[in-house]
Amino acid sequence: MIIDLRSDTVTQPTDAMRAAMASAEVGDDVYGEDPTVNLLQEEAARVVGKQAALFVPTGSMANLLAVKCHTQPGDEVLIDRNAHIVQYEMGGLAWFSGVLPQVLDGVRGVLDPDVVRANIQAHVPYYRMRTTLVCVENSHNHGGGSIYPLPYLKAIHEAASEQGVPVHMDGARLFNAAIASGVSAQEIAGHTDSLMFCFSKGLSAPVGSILCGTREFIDRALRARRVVGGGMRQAGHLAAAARIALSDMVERLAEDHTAARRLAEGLAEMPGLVMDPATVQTNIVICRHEGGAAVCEPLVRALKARGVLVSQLTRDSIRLVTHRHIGPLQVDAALGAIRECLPGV
Ligand code: TLP
Repeated sequence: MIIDLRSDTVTQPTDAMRAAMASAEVGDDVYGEDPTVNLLQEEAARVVGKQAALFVPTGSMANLLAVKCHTQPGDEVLIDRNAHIVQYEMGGLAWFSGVLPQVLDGVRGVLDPDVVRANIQAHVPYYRMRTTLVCVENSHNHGGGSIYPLPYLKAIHEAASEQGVPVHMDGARLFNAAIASGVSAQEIAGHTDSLMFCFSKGLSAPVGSILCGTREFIDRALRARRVVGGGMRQAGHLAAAARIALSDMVERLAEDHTAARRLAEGLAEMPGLVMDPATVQTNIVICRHEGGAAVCEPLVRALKARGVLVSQLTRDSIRLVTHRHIGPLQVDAALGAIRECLPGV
């Protein structure tokens, strides 16, 4: 048995998704004629309370288009240092939009509204750097699945709006944040100007993410999507699975959070591992080892040999992500393997 804790992206489509994909009614989406894509876009926009939505193949593309449509070349984007957009999207914002990320230090990825407010440079002389976008990530991947408290989001959105600066949310795991905090996705999204979320992570769809915002913003994003080759044709086959992700797979994310907490509690008992289970709010568990890379690298390899897959996040930390294929049995088996592989246990 392989226990794959590298990411929730490894989830397989459900039987209902496979059936829906096979029988989906489709058309050419570049002509706007795919009924299943159109339905998905309407449903997604409604769920987050935005005017419109655009289906895209990946979360990275959704973020890429959002930055493009909010900025001009030479602008500055305020963003957490460890945001996915900064660390894992290949400098896409610089390639495609020609903007500079002005990185701020969040606490577990969560930006302090006062720091954001102090760093927005919107109304400056023409020869100064101009902030035209603030990006937040919720839940925060590198922050260990951390959630933005709603008052923080509200304060960031207010500070930015006062200066005429939009807020974009990378909500790849928006529903993890919503379910874990008991706040609706719509309420969270209410403190953003645009946001994206992914169907292909814990929600188990095979492919797809969605960008949401005003009608005018989405019309521009549609043109930008075409530029990066994201205009898909009979994409309704994918949208069919995404629709099931949205209708059937959100509530169960709570199970992933319970599994993550169980995992964190087990890890906290192991010598050398630095883990405070109270910091685990959703489905991502990040823990450091006091021995640094000298322990983490061989640990990841030894676990792999035992069929337990985890990611090395930094030189001295590993990331474990729970999802639909990880129940209490898999958690306990993984903990057993980790215990065996750690030095001096
Ligand atoms: N994250 C992946 C890896 O790229 C690290 C993962 O396994 O967690 N925003 C956030 C917060 C993400 O975590 C990810 C994927 C994306 C955007 C990008 O989504 P995709 O992979 O669909 O481009």
